[in-house]
Amino acid sequence: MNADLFDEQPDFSLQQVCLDDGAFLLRGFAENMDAELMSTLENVIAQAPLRHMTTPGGFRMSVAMSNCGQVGWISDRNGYRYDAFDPETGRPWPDLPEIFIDMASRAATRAGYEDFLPDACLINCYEPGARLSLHQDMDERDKSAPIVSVSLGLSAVFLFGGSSRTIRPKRYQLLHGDVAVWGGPSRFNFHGIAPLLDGYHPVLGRKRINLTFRKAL
Ligand code: MD3
Ligand code: FE
Repeated sequence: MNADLFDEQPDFSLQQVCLDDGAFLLRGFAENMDAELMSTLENVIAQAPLRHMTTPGGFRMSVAMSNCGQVGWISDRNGYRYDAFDPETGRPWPDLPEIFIDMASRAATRAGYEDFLPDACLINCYEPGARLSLHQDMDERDKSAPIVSVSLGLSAVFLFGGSSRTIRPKRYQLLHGDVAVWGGPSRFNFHGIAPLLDGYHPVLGRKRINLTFRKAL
């Protein structure tokens, strides 16, 4: 018998899906480093706890958030903005960990965006029922840089619309370890997350965490 036949490694080549002009989904890109991402994230959250922010309209967001990097995205009664200080602690946001920067810039390169150096990372934590309604990301000063996002834990239905709110969103399942790169014309598409379904993930339990890496300044 030919033993070599059984030594062959399966082809784990990444599945890369083009979602729209400039937007790519790198299936499983961060799967092999999920434990390191999570332990690094726990250290960040210990310094800047997850919290439910308030929308300018006065509603409590169902997604719990925190940040690391030079600036962090915040929302309160006065509006949305980036700020160098965590309003909960009064301290600067924790530094962007090296492995976060490295993962995000490798993913951007894979999608065709060279030299992406994020300066902000928004941490979104979803529990069953939490959702993010359709919106555009407009608060970043550098509008030419892509956004890189990594999904961890429970899967979610990502709603990917177009440049106008009236374009009906397409639905994509985002799984643990998936990384998406959003640049070019699609950078300003409407998007959101459908209410998270209950479930149990071996690494994160009954939660989904999404990290978005941006060049905000
Ligand atoms: C498409 N977060 O924080 S990440 C957000 O899963 C946000 O928590 C979602 O939308 C989440 O603003 C989706 C994927 C994402 C991020 C930014 C985008 C998709 C995008 C910007 C333009 C188009
Ligand atoms: Fe967004």
